[in-house]
Amino acid sequence: MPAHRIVRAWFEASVARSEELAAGPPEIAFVGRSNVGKSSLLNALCSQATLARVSRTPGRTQRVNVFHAELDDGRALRLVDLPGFGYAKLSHAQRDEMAPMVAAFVENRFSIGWLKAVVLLHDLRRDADDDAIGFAAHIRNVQGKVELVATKADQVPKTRRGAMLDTLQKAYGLRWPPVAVSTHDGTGLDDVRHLVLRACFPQPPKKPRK
Ligand SMILES: Nc1nc2c(ncn2[C@@H]2O[C@H](COP(=O)(O)OP(=O)(O)OP(=O)(O)O)[C@@H](O)[C@H]2O)c(=O)[nH]1
Ligand SMILES: [Mg+2]
Repeated sequence: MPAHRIVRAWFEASVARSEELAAGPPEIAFVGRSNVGKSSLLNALCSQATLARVSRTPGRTQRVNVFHAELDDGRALRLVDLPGFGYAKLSHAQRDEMAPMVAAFVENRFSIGWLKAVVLLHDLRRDADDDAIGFAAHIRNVQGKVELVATKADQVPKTRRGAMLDTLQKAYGLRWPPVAVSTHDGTGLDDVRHLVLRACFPQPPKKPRK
């Protein structure tokens, strides 16, 4: 079944800390290394090429940018574009600040109940790295939900994708292989829509039939 789509989205706020962001609809956060494709994926989900800034310069997104989005059935959610951790072309001082800032933001939003899941992005062409694995483990430790998504799938031939996804599944200790997406050719976008909707609007468990 095709997922509900985001039909409207707009920039809501740019903040440095969770405390600066008031309560609102259910939130999904996009995290991962600098340049992995966070802003691009957010734009693709909202069908707006220029909503979140996409850049060739790693480390462009240095604050937490928050977007309000509405589905075709009127339900609202928030998409949160977090600064990339890792390879940013930032000073060492700035870089050292980034990962703890992202972790603190995410932890706080989970603890107050607004954040429903973190979409952790991983470039399908790259080996799993300790920063991202550590981040995923940390989020799970604080009872947060992590969904791994492998980006830039268009850069990997279809015949090789399965094996690479299996490798990531093992490295991150997942029950299923991650979803592979490409914002260039649309691969996997519907799967990401489904996982975002499942996290934001969980279905109540069905009552057993008598
Ligand atoms: N081939 C390919 N390139 C992509 C894809 N998604 C994003 N890119 C490119 O990757 C680069 C970084 O994309 P962004 O969306 O800015 O990445 P980001 O994770 O938001 O980066 P920071 O904000 O710096 O952390 C840009 O040059 C994008 O065009 C994709 O699906 N396929
Ligand atoms: Mg970005």
